[in-house]
Amino acid sequence: MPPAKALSLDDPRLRRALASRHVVCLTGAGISAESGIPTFRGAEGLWKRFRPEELANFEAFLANPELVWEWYRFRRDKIGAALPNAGHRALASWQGRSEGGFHLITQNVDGLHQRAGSTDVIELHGNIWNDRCLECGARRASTADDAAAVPRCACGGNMRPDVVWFGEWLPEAALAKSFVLARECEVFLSVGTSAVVQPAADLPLLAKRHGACLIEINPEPTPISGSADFNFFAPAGDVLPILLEAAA
Ligand code: BJW
Ligand code: ZN
Repeated sequence: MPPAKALSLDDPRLRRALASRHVVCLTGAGISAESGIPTFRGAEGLWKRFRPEELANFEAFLANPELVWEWYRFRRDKIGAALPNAGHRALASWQGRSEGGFHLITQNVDGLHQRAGSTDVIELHGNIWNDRCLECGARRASTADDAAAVPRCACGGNMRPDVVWFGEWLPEAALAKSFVLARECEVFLSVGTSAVVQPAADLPLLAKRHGACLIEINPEPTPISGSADFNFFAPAGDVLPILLEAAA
């Protein structure tokens, strides 16, 4: 078991932090695990069965677009059948009552935050429900036509999932806004991320360097655990509703 640091909600420092008006939350695959969507890394992670270098980079797509599309269709099916969980809902409620003082940044491409009611979600790694044309750059929401082995654009070009693969730049505006929010917030929540994929993994530490209280929620320790002011080594769906209550 990872060492517990300060888990009591009675801690006045935690109470004070939760009452803050400028809260930023970064989520990763772990928040959707309780909706039945596999994470990437870890014992049950997708990378145990699928090799990222074969699936999550542009060269892999060029070499075998059919295989990559098959993988994304498999994931779309899983995500489409999933429902937002208590963790997603708690974050949506937190934002709903925060009068603009709560911002959500996600590495997830599954759209479950939006389905739970979160708005203005900053998506750092794109969205699995969108396609982008390799030839003309046109974007479109996925359609039933995506059942084709490799979906085609109106211009005839191959479509790819509009997500960010290894070695690709993150959406510039989303990343720039995330850095500003991390520098300016009073509390930074890092939820369900292994905190190993850059540049997203820098955000919690950037916030901390600029004076924010860093709260991490993850059943397992991560490279940023030692920098956190408060660690909750438990599932997000258990912890977030409790923090939401305490923040009221
Ligand atoms: C729970 C839970 C529960 C379980 N409750 N928690 C060296 C230094 C710096 C950077 C690099 C470097 N070498 C290479 C790089 C760059 C690279 C990188 O960071 N690589 C590292 C892996 C080393 N980064 C990039 O390439 C990025 N681009 C970039 O840097 O551009 C500049 C550049 C340009 C040209 C050349 C080089 C650089 C792009 C990264 C794109 C990541 N894409 C993916 C796929 C998205 C599409 C898709 O979904 O298919 O994004 S990879 C995958 O990892 C996905 C995720 O968003 C991302 C992060 O994963 P996440 O969310 O943290 O999930 P897991 O599975 O890792 O962790 C889940 C956690 O949940 C675990 O900790 C569990 O314990 C926990 N958990 N149940 C709470 N109930
Ligand atoms: Zn096109």
